[in-house]
Parts: sequence; structure tokens; C-alpha cells
Amino acid sequence: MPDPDTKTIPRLKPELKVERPKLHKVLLVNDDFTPRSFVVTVLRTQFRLDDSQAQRVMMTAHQRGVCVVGVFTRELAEEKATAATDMGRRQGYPLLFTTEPEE
Ligand code: NFA
Repeated sequence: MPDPDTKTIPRLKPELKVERPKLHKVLLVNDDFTPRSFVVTVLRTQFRLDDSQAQRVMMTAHQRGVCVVGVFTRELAEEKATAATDMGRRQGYPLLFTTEPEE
């Protein structure tokens, strides 16, 4: 039997849900015109890759069509992809960096 003097007080504890921002990949897309050395320079200057990382990313995109350069917050990924694509465009190259959300 419930004690008639016992009161149940609902606990109103707000649930704090903090979500991690979704990360976005920057992808390097292969093309037939941009010189390999220029792609490496863009990867080094815009993404701070060292020479061997930049060579590997460039060659992977060259051979497979596309390669992940890095993973960033959406805003940073978009800024970096745009800046890197612009660097090619200023030299007349069709070099392209795109972004996509991580699963
Ligand atoms: N495929 C280009 C070439 O042979 C090099 C390249 C690699 C371009 C990766 C774009 C991305 N000159």
C-alpha cells in the first residue's frame, strides 16, 4: 500500500544534448590538364601537407579520379576547397576541389 503522506515530485531535469558538428571532406578531383607539380604546390600551401603527403594525395587522385585531402568543419572545408580551386583558376587550370559531408 502506498503511504498517503508520500508525494511523488516529478524531477524536471532538462536534458542537455550537445551535438558535435558534422565534419566534411575536401576532395581533390583529377583532370587531364593541371600539372602535377602545381597540384602538389596547392596541396602544400592550402592544406599544409608536407611534400610526401602532397605527392601521395595528388597521385591517388590522378590514378583513381578523386582523393580525400582532409576533413574539416563544413565552413572550413568549403573555404579551403574554394581557395584551392581559385588558385588553379587564376593560372587557367581546371583544378577542382569539392566537399562532401562525412557519413
Ligand atoms: N592528371 C594530372 C596530370 O597528369 C595531374 C592531376 C592530379 C590533376 C590530381 C588534378 C588532380 N597532369
